[in-house]
Amino acid sequence: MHIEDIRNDFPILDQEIFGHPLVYLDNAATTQKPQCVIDAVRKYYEKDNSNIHRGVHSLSERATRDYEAARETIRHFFNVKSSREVIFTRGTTESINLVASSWGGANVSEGDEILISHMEHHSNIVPWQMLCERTGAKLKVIPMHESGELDMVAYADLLSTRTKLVGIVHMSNALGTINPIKSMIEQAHAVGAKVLVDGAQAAAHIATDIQALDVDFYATSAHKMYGPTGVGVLIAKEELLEAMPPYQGGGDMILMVTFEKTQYNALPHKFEAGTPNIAGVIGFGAALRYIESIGFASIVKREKELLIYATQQAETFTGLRQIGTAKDKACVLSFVLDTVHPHDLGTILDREGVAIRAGHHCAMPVMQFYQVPATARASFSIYNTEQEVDALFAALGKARQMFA
Ligand code: C6P
Repeated sequence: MHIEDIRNDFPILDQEIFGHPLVYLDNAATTQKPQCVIDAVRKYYEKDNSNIHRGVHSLSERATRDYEAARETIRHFFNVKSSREVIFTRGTTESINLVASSWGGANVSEGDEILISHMEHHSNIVPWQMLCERTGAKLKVIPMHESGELDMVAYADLLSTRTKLVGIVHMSNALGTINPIKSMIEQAHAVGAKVLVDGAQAAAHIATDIQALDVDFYATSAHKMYGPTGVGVLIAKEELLEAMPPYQGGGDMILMVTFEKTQYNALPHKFEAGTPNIAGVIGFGAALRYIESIGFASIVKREKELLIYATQQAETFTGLRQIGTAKDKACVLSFVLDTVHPHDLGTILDREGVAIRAGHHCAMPVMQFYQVPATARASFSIYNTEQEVDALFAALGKARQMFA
C-alpha cells in the first residue's frame, strides 16, 4: 500500500500546528484513528445504538451482533482458540488488574513470588505490588543491561518453584525493546509459573499468535492499535478463567440472582459486568480489520525502515544520548539532549508542529536505571514518513540552538 493512501486514511493528519504541518510522533501514547474506525463508531451511534445481550428489539440485536462479531475479529487476529477466552476490558491496565485481583487473589499467598522486569510500565508493577501487600507474596525484578535488554541469565536464576507468575512486557514503551517472550514463557512454564504478557505496545507492531506463544494471560489496549480509547482486551486460557472468581459483580455477568446466591454467567460474560463500551468494542474490531488489510509484513518492514532512518540521525546528532539500544527493537526513539530538558524539548517541538512525548512514560524504574528524570520519546507508526523524521531533527536542532 502506498504511504499517501495510508495517510489519507487518517483525517487528523491533515492539519497544521502553529503554521507547520502536523508531525505526529506520539504513537506509543496513542495512535491516530483511520476513517473506517471513526465510521464504525459513528454508524453504531447513528443507526444501532442500543444495549446488548438484553433487548429483544432489532437495534439491540444488531448492536449485540456487531459487538460479538468484534470479539470474533479479535479472536482471529490473535489466533486465540476460543472466543470464550476473549474478555473485553477498559484496556491493558484493567486487564492486568483483573488478573492480579481475581487470579492473584485465588492463587497467590505468603511465600510465593511474582517476577516482573525492570522495564515494566507502572500498569504491570503496581497491581502486583498491591497483590503482594495483600497476600505477603514477594515481588522480584529481572534486571536489565545498559542496552535495555533483559538479563536472561538472571532471569533463569530468579525462576523457581516459588514463582507463581511472570509478568513481562512484550515491547517496552520507554525503550522500544522487544523481549524474547516465547522462550521466557517456556522457561516460566518449566517451573510451573503462569505468564502474563503486557502487549500494550507490541500488538500493533508485531504479529502475535496466542496459541503458538502458549501464553496464559495477554493484555492489550485498542487505542494503541488505531482503535478507540477506553477499551481493550484480556486474552486468557479458558481453564484459568473458568477457575477464577469474577472480578466485578453486576449485570451481564450473572445467570441467576437470589438474595441467597448468585449463579455466574458463562465465559466470557462472567468477566464483563455492566454495560460495556459497545461503540469502542465495535471500533476495536474495525481497527484490527484495518491492520489486517495492511498486513504485518508491510507494517514491520515500514516501521523498521523508519527506525533505522531515525536512529542514524540520532547517532550523529551532537549531545544526544539514546535511551534503549536493544538489538531487537521496535519503532521507539527515546533520548535525552545534554543541554535541553525533555519537557522543554516537548514544548519547543510542538511549536514546530512535531508531537512527541516527554516524561517518565509511566516507567519510573527505567528512568531510575538510566539516572535521568525523563526522556523525550518519538514513536513511529505506519503513516509516518522520512520527511517527518527530518522535521523532528530540524526541530531538535533549533531547540539545541536556543539553549546553546
Ligand atoms: N503507555 C505511553 O505513552 P492503557 O493506559 O491501559 O491503555 O495502557 C497502559 C500501558 C501498559 N503497558 C505499556 C507497555 C504501555 O505502554 C501502556 C501505556 C502509554 O507509553 C501511556 S503511559
